[in-house]
Amino acid sequence: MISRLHYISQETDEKSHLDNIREACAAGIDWVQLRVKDRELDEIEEMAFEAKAICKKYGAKLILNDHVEIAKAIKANGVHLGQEDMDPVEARAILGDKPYIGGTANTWEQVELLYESKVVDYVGLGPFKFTTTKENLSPELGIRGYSNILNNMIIQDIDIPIIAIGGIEMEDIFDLQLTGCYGIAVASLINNSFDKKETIEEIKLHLPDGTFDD
Ligand code: TZP
Ligand code: MG
Repeated sequence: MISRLHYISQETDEKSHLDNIREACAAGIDWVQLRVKDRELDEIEEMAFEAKAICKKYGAKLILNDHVEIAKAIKANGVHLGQEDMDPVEARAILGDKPYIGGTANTWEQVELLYESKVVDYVGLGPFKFTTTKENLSPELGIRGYSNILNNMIIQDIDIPIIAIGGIEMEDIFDLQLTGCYGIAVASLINNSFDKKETIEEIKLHLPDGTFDD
């Protein structure tokens, strides 16, 4: 069951990835993506191992960004792969059937390719807006970009959950789900929130009930 709200970990001024993950889980998050860009592999593996234990305690799924071998080693629930990361087909061969594989797309063509690979469970489509959370950002899609891509998907009968990502704020969520996005992925909206529980509850109110039949 793919969650409609994906939480992306971040280090903030006072809190580590793991502190923020713990707080997000305690506040109601059930889908965590550990996204660490500035550490050595052995440190990422240690963090992923601890993140898995935190998520397990709260009944949340842990998806690891970028690192397929580490995801396998720590028995993560899945891996999220960008356009520059391992090919999802190769990742599927390493991980087996069960773990989720998510892929990043910025264009209709990339969505189509991920879908056609037949091994990707959801597509992280973005960025919606400018954000400082990610470096080397692809062009912003805006609501119009999502509408165009989601319409193409209907016309071409492409049925895969689209998770919108990038600079999403509370007031964007309703419009994004109207374009046909299945859900959203957020980092700063939750990590910078004063009251994470309240923020997460409010986000969920803007998203539809029910989940993609997987
Ligand atoms: N990929 C595209 S934008 C982004 C990622 C990982 C960052 C999302 O973080 P925020 O703080 O919700 O903009
Ligand atoms: Mg990546």
